[in-house]
Amino acid sequence: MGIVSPGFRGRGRAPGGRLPPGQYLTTDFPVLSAGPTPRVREEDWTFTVTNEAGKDYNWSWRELLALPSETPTVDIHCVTKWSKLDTSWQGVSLDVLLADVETAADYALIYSYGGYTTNLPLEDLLDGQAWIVHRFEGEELSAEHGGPARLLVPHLYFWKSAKWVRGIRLQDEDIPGFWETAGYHDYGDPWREQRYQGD
Ligand SMILES: Nc1nc2c(c(=O)[nH]1)N[C@H]1C(S)=C(S)[C@@H](COP(=O)(O)O)O[C@H]1N2
Ligand SMILES: [Mo]
Repeated sequence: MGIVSPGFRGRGRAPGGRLPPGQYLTTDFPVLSAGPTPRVREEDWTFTVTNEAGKDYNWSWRELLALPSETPTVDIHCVTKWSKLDTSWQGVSLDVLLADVETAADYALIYSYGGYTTNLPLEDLLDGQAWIVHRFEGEELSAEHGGPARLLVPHLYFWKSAKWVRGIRLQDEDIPGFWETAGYHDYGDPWREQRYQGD
């Protein structure tokens, strides 16, 4: 080695070690959807959190927008190996949405308009790690990318960031979602390259 400086070894190497193993950088924003794009009007949109006792907590679109929002700028990593740095979003932290939800559950199952689901530990939604976002790069989130609103949980592979999010079920058991049932990893940490079950 020696003549190649550490920052420029290999294809699409990110500055400051920001590219997880096996990933390459892209500047465009691919659309990855397992089915047709649901069209949900804002006036029809609701978001529901259901706790392990079956109690529902609901937000309308207007109620969501009335909550304090944040503007995270984060790197995102798709299991199909593209990563995109410094994406900027606006939305409501799950810390805000879950603040008054009574729960001792360990797991969350996210579900979407259109039927998509994905699972993760509840703790991965908390402490500034996840948002319900409705704007991307200063614009309304397009339907292809999950508008009116999607989950953003950038520290896990991007399949966990459910588009067209509709609600979250909090539960004591870990129930695999759409891709997890199809053989993708239950947790999906890009830094540990947890792509498939058994990784
Ligand atoms: N509802 C829903 N959410 C989804 C998906 C999907 O098919 N349906 N695909 C997932 C996958 S595999 C990825 S990589 C990202 C892609 O988001 P994008 O299309 O905005 O790039 O959305 C995730 N969220
Ligand atoms: Mo993906």
